[in-house]
Amino acid sequence: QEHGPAAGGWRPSRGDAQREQQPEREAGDLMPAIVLVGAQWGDEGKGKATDALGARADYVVKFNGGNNAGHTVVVGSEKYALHLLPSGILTPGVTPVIGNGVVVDLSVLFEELEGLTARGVDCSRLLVSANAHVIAPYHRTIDKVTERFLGKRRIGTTGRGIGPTYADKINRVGIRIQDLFDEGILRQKLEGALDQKNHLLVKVYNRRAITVDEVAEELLAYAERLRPMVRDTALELTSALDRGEMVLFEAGQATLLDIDHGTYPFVTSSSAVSAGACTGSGVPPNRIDRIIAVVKAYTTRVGEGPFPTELLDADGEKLRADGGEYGTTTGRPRRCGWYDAPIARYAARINGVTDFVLTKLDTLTGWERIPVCVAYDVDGVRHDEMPMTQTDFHHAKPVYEFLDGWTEDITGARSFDELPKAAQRYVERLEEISGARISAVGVGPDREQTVVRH
Ligand code: 2SA
Ligand code: GDP
Ligand code: MG
Repeated sequence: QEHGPAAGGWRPSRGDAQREQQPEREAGDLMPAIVLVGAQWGDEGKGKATDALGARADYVVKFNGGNNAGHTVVVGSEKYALHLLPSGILTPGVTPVIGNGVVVDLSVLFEELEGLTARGVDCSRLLVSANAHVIAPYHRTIDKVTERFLGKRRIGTTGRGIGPTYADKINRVGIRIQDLFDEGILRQKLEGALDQKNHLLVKVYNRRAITVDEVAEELLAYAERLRPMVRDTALELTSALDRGEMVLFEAGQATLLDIDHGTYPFVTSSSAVSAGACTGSGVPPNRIDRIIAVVKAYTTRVGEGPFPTELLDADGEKLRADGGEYGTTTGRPRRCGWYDAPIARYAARINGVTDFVLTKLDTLTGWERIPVCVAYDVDGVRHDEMPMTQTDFHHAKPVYEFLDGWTEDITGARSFDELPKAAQRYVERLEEISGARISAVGVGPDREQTVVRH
């Protein structure tokens, strides 16, 4: 089996969503396991990249997070906003998988499935891990009231119950998908979970107590519709790899939002880095062939937390307007700033990135010169790597290098040569300072608007 960047190749899919059959595989094509992660704080355009690569995949697996994710995929005149379902759901012939590392809000799952089905998307292949955890109504309530009580110390969560559900998982009082098929066990587990929750809700947050009956009733209502989708997905995926099929793992959120390697506590509660693809799916590390990180040509972040290159002025507003930087799930305006190479190098190292997909280069069209952060100044000391402590990261001031901008419209470019020289130079310079090669460049939201490099 061949490893490394060449495995799988990079090719956007052809044609329309509803759309033709899977492209024919060419002789000598490999069937690798590819992990796709976000390099920054999310919203790098993972949805579009997964969709493009997914046309060649047999399985697309979501392995972390839940409906806090928001992926926008544009196919011709159709725009799809996905929150819980893997982006691979849009590709005919692909089997989308919700892995064990995901937290599932069942009402959102069925709402999203119904919405896509109504638009003609075939969702019948979806598989859900029996070990995935369930977001219960009390998790959503606790997420929201906790943020409210934290006040100035809030995380800026999406309010979807993600953190409290993972907390219960780690605390061993979580509800798993398989529990919906054993009412006795479900009730027993709910009793345990609600004991603690009701104490908090009633005594601390002054809310009414939640009963086992109401939660059991709500969750059990989904059981029969869910049953045909539920599998031992770890077994299914490893068997697929044994058969030589291609599996694409799609991360939600991103490296700097990872629970271990992100800007804690301003992070999400799951493993969003490449290693999470293994724990979150049950596929072992030695089966992974290629790790792609999606990185935006500038930087954005939603929610609270440090962000060294953030622009709080008219330049930041221009980036937000030009890039349409508003949350896919909550509509929140995203904080915007310049490209940050120390972050890209960190992402390259933590994830073992084989290649980057650089997105939204077109958004930068029209600037006379573009600042790029190459290092940080922390209280007078230069840091070429992410500082060890969060305190230093909060104090980090970007050290900028200035690159020439371009004014030509690049949204029609399909090869690297068609980009203006300054845009080519921008990509090449980013590649030099970011720790891995850039194998594709996004020049617009449509799946066709991609420049493949080498
Ligand atoms: P949570 O809800 O517990 O996961 O929030 C914790 C932190 O993680 C951030 N987070 C995100 N950041 C960017 N994009 C996300 N998804 C949506 C999107 C965002 C939206 O893709 O557009 O629609 O607002 C996402 N999900 C979680 C969050 O801002 C907190 O900082
Ligand atoms: P994800 O969470 O990483 O999947 O990213 P989102 O979908 O939340 O946000 C990325 C946004 O950028 C979406 O609206 C995409 O349609 C859009 N997008 C992706 N790639 C490009 C690109 O190369 N150029 C432009 N202009 N938009 C892009
Ligand atoms: Mg997003």
